[in-house]
Amino acid sequence: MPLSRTLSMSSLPGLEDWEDEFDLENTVLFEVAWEVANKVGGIYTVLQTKAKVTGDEWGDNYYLVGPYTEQGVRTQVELLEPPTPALKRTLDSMNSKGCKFLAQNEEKPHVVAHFHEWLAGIGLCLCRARRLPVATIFTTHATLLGRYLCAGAVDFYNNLENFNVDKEAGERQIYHRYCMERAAAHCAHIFTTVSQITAIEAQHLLKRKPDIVTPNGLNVKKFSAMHEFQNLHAQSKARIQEFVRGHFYGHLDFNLDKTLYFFIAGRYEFSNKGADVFLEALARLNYLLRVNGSEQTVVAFFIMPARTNNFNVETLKGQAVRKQLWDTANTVKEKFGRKLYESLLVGSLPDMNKMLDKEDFTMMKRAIFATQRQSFPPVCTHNMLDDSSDPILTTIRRIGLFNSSADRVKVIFHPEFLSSTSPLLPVDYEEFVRGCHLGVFPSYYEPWGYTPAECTVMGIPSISTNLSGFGCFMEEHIADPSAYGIYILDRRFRSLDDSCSQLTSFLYSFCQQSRRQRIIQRNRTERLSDLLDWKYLGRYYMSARHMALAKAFPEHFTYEPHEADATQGYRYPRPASVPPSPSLSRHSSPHQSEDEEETRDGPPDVDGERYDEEEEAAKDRRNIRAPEWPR
Ligand code: G6P
Ligand code: 1S3
Repeated sequence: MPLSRTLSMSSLPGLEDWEDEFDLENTVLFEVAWEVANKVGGIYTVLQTKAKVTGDEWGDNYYLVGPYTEQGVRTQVELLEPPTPALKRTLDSMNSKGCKFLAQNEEKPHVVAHFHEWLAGIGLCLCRARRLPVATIFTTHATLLGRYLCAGAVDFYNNLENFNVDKEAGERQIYHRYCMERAAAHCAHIFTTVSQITAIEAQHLLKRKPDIVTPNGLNVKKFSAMHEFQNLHAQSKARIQEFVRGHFYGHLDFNLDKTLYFFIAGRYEFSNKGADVFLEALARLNYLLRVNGSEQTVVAFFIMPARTNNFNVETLKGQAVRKQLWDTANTVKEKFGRKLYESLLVGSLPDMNKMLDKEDFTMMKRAIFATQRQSFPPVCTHNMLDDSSDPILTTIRRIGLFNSSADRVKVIFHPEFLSSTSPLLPVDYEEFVRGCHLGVFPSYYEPWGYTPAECTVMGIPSISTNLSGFGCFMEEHIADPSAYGIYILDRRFRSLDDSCSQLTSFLYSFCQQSRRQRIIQRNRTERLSDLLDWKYLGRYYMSARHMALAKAFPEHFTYEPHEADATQGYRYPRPASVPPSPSLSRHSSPHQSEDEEETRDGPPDVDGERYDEEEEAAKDRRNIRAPEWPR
């Protein structure tokens, strides 16, 4: 039963483009991880979003194995009877004797067991120690030691080959965990990791070179109308604006129509995720916007969970004041409307001086009085348990970004993941991302990095780095990433200070774009979605499984190395027209405002040429077919 599948398309191929030449009927796949139906971090997203394409390929022969958590079972699992007698017998036997593996039965299927991360890796080691007839795969999504070393003050990437790994793991008191991780990597038939950069790290720290890189994908939502995601941006931005109106009550001296929303989100690893660099760049951006008299304001959100004691009073009060103003305006509007209606009913135009009475004015004055405050709008939305030592707050105190009126950059630290039921900012994460203008993820340690990938599929530009798996992947596959709103910060070959300067210049250039340029850029960003779809990236996992089967059962399966090679050499071309760079672009008239740009009839000029989005998208689609995948 050969495992070879041939690639049948010259353009970006989906899984359906692989000609299936073998039968999976008697082959079973188990995927084992601590994050199956158990949301902890990125691995959950990998498994949850990949389930569809893997299920399509393996059908009933695909099993995900994870920890039993009451909440996970109640909210994410549909309880079923075991679909085959063999499985039922095995599960019964497991129940009666305790947890034993399920590989021996009269039908003898070929089993592939794919383990994610060191926690599940122990199962892999036991499979091999007990010589079970199972093809094993181990995927590491980060290395334990890499994460620990990077979080300290270590020049990690320039010293990869020099670390005394046992000593370093011992000193950090993770030696036992490190040994499990290293053992799983070495015991596996096939060892994989999520990016090239983590492959190099694994080679040095775990002492095994991964056999194949399996990048992370997403389920890409396709809208029937091309501009639907732009409408969603406008709707979600309106929700964020409402929050900002409340948060900055009494200090709303900036134009919300000229306000940009930047954000960083993720696990709270201050320097690994680049929150340190982002803050420093924001301080420099604030200076640049001020000295250049820019009309733009930037609100930068930090969405990173920390230990808190719920929302703080000042933040809740902001939303209450906003609501009160809204209610007051509505009450007055209703009275005004009724008087107007009555006047029209009797055939006369109303006397405008009598439309509002004293009571109305008193009510409005009282509402305005409530918007007066003595302090600046708060930087943090919650009461922090470690307020004095928290790294974000400590840095903000040092760089002085306190949300004063003079500041063009405002900062909001929301130390809790977002939820649509929040009394403060009632949006879920997806809605929030859609409403922002730019995701900023200047990570130092980031094996893959789902946050910029999520931005991309929603058509939101992002900044990542050449030390993140995502950034390197995009650099490899796109000829001109920044033209598509994918900015890749150099954190590999520059000093920290130079990286901050580069980030500042990215942010400042972004602020100089007109609304029209941002719209064009979002269109381009969204066009990259296919590159990140599991429909395409799922085949790296397929290759890993084929390799494992061929290694474990060489008498039954053969692996064609071209499967893995077929992933190389693809590059997304430059956009058909010149990128909407603020420094290169000319407005069609010297003093054209954003409003004019948006309301004029025809499409705008970009770089002096008439710009047509549909035409550019069509040209790009034609170009995308150009690169040939090796056959
Ligand atoms: C989308 C909407 C437009 C809106 C624009 C705002 O493109 O379709 O109606 O004007 O977003 O863009 P901005 O970058 O200013 O938030
Ligand atoms: C890891 O989660 P993290 O945020 O601790 O796994 C993710 C999924 O593969 C990956 O995207 C991320 O870079 C890793 O760091």
